[in-house]
Amino acid sequence: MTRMTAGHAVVRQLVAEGIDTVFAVPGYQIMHIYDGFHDSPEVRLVTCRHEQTAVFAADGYARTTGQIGVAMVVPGPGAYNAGAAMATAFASNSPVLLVSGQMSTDEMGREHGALHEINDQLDFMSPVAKWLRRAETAEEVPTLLHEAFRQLKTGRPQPVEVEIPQDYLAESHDFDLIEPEEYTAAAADAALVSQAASLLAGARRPAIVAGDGVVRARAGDDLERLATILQAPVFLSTDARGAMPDSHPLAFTAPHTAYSDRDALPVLRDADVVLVVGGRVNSSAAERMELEPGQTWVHVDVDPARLETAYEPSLTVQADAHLAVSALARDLERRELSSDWDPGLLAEVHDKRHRALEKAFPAQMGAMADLKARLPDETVFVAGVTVGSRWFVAGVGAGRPGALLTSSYMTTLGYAFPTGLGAKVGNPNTPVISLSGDGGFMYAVGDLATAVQYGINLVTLVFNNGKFGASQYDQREGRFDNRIVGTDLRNPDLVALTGSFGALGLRVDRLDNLPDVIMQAVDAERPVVVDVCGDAMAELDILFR
Ligand SMILES: Cc1ncc(C[n+]2csc(CCOP(=O)(O)OP(=O)(O)O)c2C)c(N)n1
Ligand SMILES: [Mg+2]
Repeated sequence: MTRMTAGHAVVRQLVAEGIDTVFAVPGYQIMHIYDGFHDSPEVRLVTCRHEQTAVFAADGYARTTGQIGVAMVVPGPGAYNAGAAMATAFASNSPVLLVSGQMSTDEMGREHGALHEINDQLDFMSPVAKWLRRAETAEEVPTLLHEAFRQLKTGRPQPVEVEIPQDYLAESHDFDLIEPEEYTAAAADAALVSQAASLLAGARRPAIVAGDGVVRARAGDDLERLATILQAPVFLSTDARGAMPDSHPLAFTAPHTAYSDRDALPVLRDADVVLVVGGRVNSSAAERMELEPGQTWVHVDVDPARLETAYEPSLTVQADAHLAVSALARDLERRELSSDWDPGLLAEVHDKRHRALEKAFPAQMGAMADLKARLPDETVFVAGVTVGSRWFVAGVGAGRPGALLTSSYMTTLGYAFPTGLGAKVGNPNTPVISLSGDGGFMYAVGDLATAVQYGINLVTLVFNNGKFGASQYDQREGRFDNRIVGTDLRNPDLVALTGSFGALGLRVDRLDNLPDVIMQAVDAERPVVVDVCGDAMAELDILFR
């Protein structure tokens, strides 16, 4: 037992839970927690310039390290600023802990304009948090945080929020810290595994659809083993890319996102039994697929809610993806199997889209191939909501599970740079490349100062086409008959702007120079912003499918 303020107890309990990095923006109600950092120099405190950045960074950190990402904000405007990033972590199934300050308990609910007063803040946050609670006493701070970690470590990983009133944070008590716990993952019911295995063993054309749950559960190797036993094609959602290498003859990209491989769709349609693991089939715009009426679907997910909202599968198995897939592989190893996919057909479809893109866009795909060969496999890409991301997703892909991040169905403009910031904090020796549009990049440009201040040496490519391109494309070629209004952007000089922060600004205006400039940026050991403009941008400013 140690006497300290509840603010210090927050930091000590985080340390007890194994946390060594916190992204935060300070302010009156959380200064007792900040004071706790003074006595805990082992925690790397990254003070950001915006709460949205702090939460995006915690998300990027979480998704690329497998650890829990922690962010800290003041209530009211701080918590609201954090909102879009919480929504993104929620959609992306990322384990982020948001600690928010709160007004003093004597001010709460009186609506007399206390500092940062927003009544019912928990109500605002609840749609984007898996679990959330306000501290009801100062003494319960360690228990409350420990429960938050239990929520983060069990079931589907999604963000949680804890709010602590500032008068509690200032109170001193004799605190007992709580030891961290590891929780056993949800095992698959043996009878259900056996039923699922029977369905798959009897299939003539079994297929697997894998979502981000496979990455979160680190089930990539099991997935590859299962696919090999079944000789089944695996359709990986964008967030699951890398769970099996793209070069694996059974690895296909799922035919349903903005980055879709439409050529793979007939293969999926042709399957008679489809196993969905750790993903959404029609409950998310980013992972929507059309199901054929005659198919048998088996859905495995750790979250019963995701199983219920999916569709009507023949069989559902609530279990951790790693445990379920490895149990299925063990079972199927011993069975007679009926799989008889035409390997020639699979081989043809495997490369069809890639070959078509190479033929249609030799310069662009050539640059991507060059980059793929030169960048280490572990390179992390954060694919922002920009035309530029499409080329990297199609041409470079993910070298390993979790190395290609998206904002999932939230499609959050502005998330790529700050998410990359957190990914780089968690992976200082790995190249982290965020892909931003000129519109998206400016959302968090202030946090270039954070990158410089803390030596966070990520690379940010800015696809500088002088417009909110996707919206303008809608006006020009989509629904509005070329009535362009309000979608042009006048940007600052990005190289000069970057230089003024003390970071390195590079410019590339020829596509054939892009790989060299990116390699120069990766090797610079400084935060780098690359202004992709001129002819290079013109050649990439194509919305291909
Ligand atoms: C938070 C948020 N606001 C608005 C949008 C709508 N939106 C989607 S793409 C886009 C334009 C993106 O422009 P830019 O970042 O320059 O990328 P480009 O399309 O030009 O490559 C907008 C405004 C969004 N997805 N998210
Ligand atoms: Mg743009």
